[in-house]
Amino acid sequence: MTKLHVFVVICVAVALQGQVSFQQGDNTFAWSRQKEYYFSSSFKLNWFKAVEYCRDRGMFLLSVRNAEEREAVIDYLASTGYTKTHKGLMAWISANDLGEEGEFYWASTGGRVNYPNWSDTEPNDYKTDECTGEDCAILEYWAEGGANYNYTFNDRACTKEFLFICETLPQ
Ligand SMILES: *[C@@H]1O[C@H](CO)[C@@H](O)[C@H](O)[C@H]1NC(C)=O
Ligand SMILES: *[C@@H]1O[C@H](CO)[C@@H](O)[C@H](O)[C@H]1NC(C)=O
Ligand SMILES: [Ca+2]
Ligand SMILES: [Ca+2]
Repeated sequence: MTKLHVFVVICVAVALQGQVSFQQGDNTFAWSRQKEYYFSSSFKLNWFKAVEYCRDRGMFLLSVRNAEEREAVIDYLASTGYTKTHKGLMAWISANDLGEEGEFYWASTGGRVNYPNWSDTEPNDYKTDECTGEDCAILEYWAEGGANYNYTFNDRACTKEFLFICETLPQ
């Protein structure tokens, strides 16, 4: 299959999942609170292009603002089967300190990151060279990492390419 085919298949699958939960939902309020996700399980982009990719589809690069949202995205990722076939996961989320070094905000909502679920010793603004630190965050999971790397955050260089996760943000 070409990349485009894979993308179309994933989109249809995500669209179908959305419809199923809509039909099953007998509670409009519960439905309106539910997020939809998109996970680029087969291709990588830099952080800026991931932001654009999500926005182009009416979605936002992921925000993880509390324990509930973390559990929801872990459940979604499990449902894709990705973590059954891969030992680890690294995917862009919208947290970044591009505006001011050390001050992390969600690009998706504009809100400050006040659920700081960082991996041990992160964020470390690791310097890849004299002028480039790490200003964009990934969600990282490693099957053998224990409590660390357990769907926790890590700042990485924004121009690096990673998988990414988009979400809808209910109004
Ligand atoms: C991340 O959040 C979960 C649930 O809120 C918590 O159990 C865990 O200890 C947190 N991990 C870190 C590294 O902050
Ligand atoms: C990793 O996070 C999950 C989901 O919150 C939790 O159930 C599990 O206990 C955590 N694992 C470790 C080793 O902390
Ligand atoms: Ca930084
Ligand atoms: Ca880092």
